[in-house]
Amino acid sequence: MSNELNRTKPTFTRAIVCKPAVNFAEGLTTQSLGVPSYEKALEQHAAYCAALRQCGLELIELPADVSYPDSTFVEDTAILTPDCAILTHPGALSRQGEVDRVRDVLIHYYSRIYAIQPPGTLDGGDICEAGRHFFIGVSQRTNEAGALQLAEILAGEGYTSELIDIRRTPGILHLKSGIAYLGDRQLAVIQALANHPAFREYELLELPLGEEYAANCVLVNEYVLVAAGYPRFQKILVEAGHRLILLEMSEYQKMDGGLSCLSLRF
Ligand code: CIR
Repeated sequence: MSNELNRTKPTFTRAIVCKPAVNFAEGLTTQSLGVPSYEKALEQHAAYCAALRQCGLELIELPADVSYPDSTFVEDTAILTPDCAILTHPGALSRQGEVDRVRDVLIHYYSRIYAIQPPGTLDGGDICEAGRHFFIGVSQRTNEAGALQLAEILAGEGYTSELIDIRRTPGILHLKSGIAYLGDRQLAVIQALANHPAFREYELLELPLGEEYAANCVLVNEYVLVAAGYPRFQKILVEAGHRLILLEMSEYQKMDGGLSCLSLRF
């Protein structure tokens, strides 16, 4: 595949994205930030797609799917490594059918495709790839059975992994709502997770209090995509030498979504 194995920063050439459906506001959310505007969500999605193209990616665009109001959050349906794809079994019943369409795309790009089997559940948002190592969040969506299945699949492919239990970490739906790998052993991390022993060997960029939403930033080749409106974290990223693309995410935030959720990069 396109990622280079011997670099700690992955190189991506493609991404799968899916436009929000007209009933996007009927998706799941734990936020009380109001009802998202569909028009604005479409605009923000278009800007997101343009940013991925600016990073050099070719986009594979799935049409909006009203059967699954959360289907714009494609990241939750698969884990993509340089060597293989792993289809998830999402923790929310209403989202389990989203996987089929993504599998139909991935079969054209991957010769080895695994799948998480029930009773295991797993959402892609809980999986943080850090070079050859994976952090696997155990959350309200990803259960231990799903996490252990993924760890075994990854071990068989030569990757290491460890489980991070976030069930008692307030305010985050998925592990990647609270951490992001920024290459070269650097992690963005919310303060509630900063002392976790799993992150001891990493350089941590801590999210300023009140700016936790921006933790879900995404390294895509030479750029870091970051939510607009978080100036203190933006400064931390710039001082760490990152080139940023700022993106408005207000409508997705209302639906518990972040930047990483809107694409599957490979
Ligand atoms: C959900 O609750 O499943 C969607 N409304 C949001 C999913 C966000 N996905 C992610 O963080 N990877």
